[in-house]
Amino acid sequence: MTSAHTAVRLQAVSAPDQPDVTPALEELYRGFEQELLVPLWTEIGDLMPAHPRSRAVPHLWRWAHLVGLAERAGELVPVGRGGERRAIALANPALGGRPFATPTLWAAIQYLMPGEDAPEHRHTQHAFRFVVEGSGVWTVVGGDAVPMNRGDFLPQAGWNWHAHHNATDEPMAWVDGLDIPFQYVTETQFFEFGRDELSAAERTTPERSRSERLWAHPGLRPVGVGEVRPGTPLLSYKWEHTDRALTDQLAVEREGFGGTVEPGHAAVRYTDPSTGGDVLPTIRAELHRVVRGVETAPVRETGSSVYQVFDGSGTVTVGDQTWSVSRGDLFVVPAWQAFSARSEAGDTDSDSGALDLFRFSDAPVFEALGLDRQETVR
Ligand code: GTQ
Ligand code: FE2
Repeated sequence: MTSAHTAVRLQAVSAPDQPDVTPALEELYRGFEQELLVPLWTEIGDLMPAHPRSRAVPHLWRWAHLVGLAERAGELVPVGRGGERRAIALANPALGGRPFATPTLWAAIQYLMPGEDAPEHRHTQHAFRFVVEGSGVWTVVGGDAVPMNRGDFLPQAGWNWHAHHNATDEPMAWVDGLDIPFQYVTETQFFEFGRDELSAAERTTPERSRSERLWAHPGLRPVGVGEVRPGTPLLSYKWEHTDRALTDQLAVEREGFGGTVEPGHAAVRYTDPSTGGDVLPTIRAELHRVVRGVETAPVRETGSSVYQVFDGSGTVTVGDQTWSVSRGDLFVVPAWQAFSARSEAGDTDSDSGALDLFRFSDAPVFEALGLDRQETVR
């Protein structure tokens, strides 16, 4: 595939910060066009703004609508070699109809019918799965079958072979997050097909994966396991651990010892047990719990995030948009737009009585480059 070349088009405009429009200036600009040159003075406002002005816009997708369409896709669209996955991506309305939730992040609902397998492949894109409802699919990463259940977070660093296998007689939907748009603009992608069929051993359905048996013991590193590649070696962060961490964090705060982000707002970050850093080189993931009646302080940050409501209900504000949200709803927070959440009683029954928000972002990229900034608005 080749892309069409675009000619340089320069419009001389009269503006206080622009040179006087004269025939000589017009001629200079035609000269620039011919040589494919663009001067800074016509572009500076767009290229070097005072602060990030994201092209992406805040947007909300309702879980019920996504699931309805995914079910329909389950009836009409087979899963197999070539298409690879029955994954349907969120397309930010300001990003040209491309399947990009934000300029760097892909978010999709994926759907597997009873007994179906999504074929093995690998790619440089870093990925994770997050399960808001259902069970029955095992994701097989490097031959290790990892169960997926409600609340589980399953990161999978780039270049690992992976396939998915629905071992039950129920369909299952979950959310995928990847750095597809980031690798698209940076042109770093590689991809390979794997085997068409999984072995019988890989189609077993153990309760705990090999990776969990090695790596899911708090603060304990398996000594015999040497160097691990970038990205967490732990392939599943089970809900029971996340939930208990949040419950305990709020209890410590109630006892007067802090530990939370702010009063009534607990949060945990999923980390790589071999480094303590983010689970993936390009993606950060967190679970936030906002106690009923609490409103979080509005914060804006460089980089973009996608949130999914895991439990509870409330209202969220992103920039100048406010939505009522409940279980499964997904929304986007573009760069440098303020975000806050308020937990309220709604028609969804929450296990914890709070608003639980799963969040993923591109923060590790910007931290690595010294481009991370954050501020509380107010
Ligand atoms: O499950 O392997 O949503 O490769 C996009 C690309 C899921 C996957 C997506 C993928 C996958
Ligand atoms: Fe994949």
